[in-house]
Amino acid sequence: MINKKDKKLLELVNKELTRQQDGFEMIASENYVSENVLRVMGSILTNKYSEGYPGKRYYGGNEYIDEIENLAKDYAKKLFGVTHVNVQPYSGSPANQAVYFALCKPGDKVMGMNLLYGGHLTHGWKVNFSGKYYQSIQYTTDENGFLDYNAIEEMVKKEKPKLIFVGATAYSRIINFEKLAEIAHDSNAFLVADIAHIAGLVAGGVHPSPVGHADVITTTTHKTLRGPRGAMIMCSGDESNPTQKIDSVIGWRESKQNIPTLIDRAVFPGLQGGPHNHITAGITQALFEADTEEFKEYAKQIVKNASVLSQELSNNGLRIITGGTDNHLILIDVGPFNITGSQAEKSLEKALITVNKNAIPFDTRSPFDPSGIRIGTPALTTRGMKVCEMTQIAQLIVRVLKNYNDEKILESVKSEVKKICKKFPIYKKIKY
Ligand code: DSN
Repeated sequence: MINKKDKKLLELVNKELTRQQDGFEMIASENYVSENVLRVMGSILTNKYSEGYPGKRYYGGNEYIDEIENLAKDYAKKLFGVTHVNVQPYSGSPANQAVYFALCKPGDKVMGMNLLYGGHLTHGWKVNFSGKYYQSIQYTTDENGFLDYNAIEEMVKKEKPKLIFVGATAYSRIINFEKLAEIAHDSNAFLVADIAHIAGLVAGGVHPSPVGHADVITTTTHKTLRGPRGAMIMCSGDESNPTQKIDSVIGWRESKQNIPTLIDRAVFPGLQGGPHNHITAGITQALFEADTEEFKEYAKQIVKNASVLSQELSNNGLRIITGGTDNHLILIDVGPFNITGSQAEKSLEKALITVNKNAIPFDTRSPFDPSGIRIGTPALTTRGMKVCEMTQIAQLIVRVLKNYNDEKILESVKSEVKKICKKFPIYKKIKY
């Protein structure tokens, strides 16, 4: 075997490690996985091909891979209280693609939240496959940035979509899955809850679960759930009844197969080849970690931290969309400081505070330089930061945004950030 290290590559990986260690990671969809998750992801499991599902593979030698995949599925079933799980989707977008592929025909009418109001590309955005291969209609928020359940209901009744995606990438409030399921099922539509952002909060009991309401639930595993980059598709309901939802609730479907079977077939062989077994192992470890009291505390702290941060930023003159947050993220209009989302993102990055520019509801600016930024607390909370640090961080963010052109001030904030980060190391034993 070749046993030579690429020094250039390792230098870059170590630089990224330092960047992650030294700064505030405040992108709402990012997190730090545990060393145990990292270990199994970097394991020999990457060597194995295993197209198919446990017990039904197209390659030999899958005795242990089967057990690992079944373990992941069992952990997910227990953690989320679902009856069926597919842990093979490579990431969130392919997972959502599999759901469309399973439940819709090309050209069917589908509905989702508009990307510019907090939705996701795969929820029917025009340049995405979901907006190109399906007839997509999009709902927005009300003028204050809240989901408008009455408007959604009206749209569903009028347009009769076959599938409705709910879930968001930049929505800071509780999502009422029960209400949305009523709306969808009254019109014979499938309800798909994409809980990628809030999966860890659902698992930790600080956000209501879509289980028992949504027909299908998709999630990435790397956001608040704190696992590797991957995804899962879950279903609840009685699997022994093959036509449960499809015939009794969603009468339009001709197929006699049940939803879990349709989903599994859509993932493989419909869209993917061999599962990434090292990632499945990382997901297994993350689910194991999520089923603990410690994780419940972590989920609670994420929300508490976001709430304090939001309050402090608002006290300092920033406009928080919806006026606050119920979850892990805050959507901020930086307009009151006479800067754009891009200027805010860039200046914060110089001070080692990583966030992303983001459109705000009814934004008058372009998505490439919108009026807002999105920030989140999952990664900082993983480091052990609490309310006291959130207050300091709010002050530092405000200082940067008010002086975004002043390199000296940005430098001084950068050293403050580094100082705080030193007290909260992420990986003690890792160096590449
Ligand atoms: N890229 C993710 C996010 O940042 O929310 C969504 O896929």
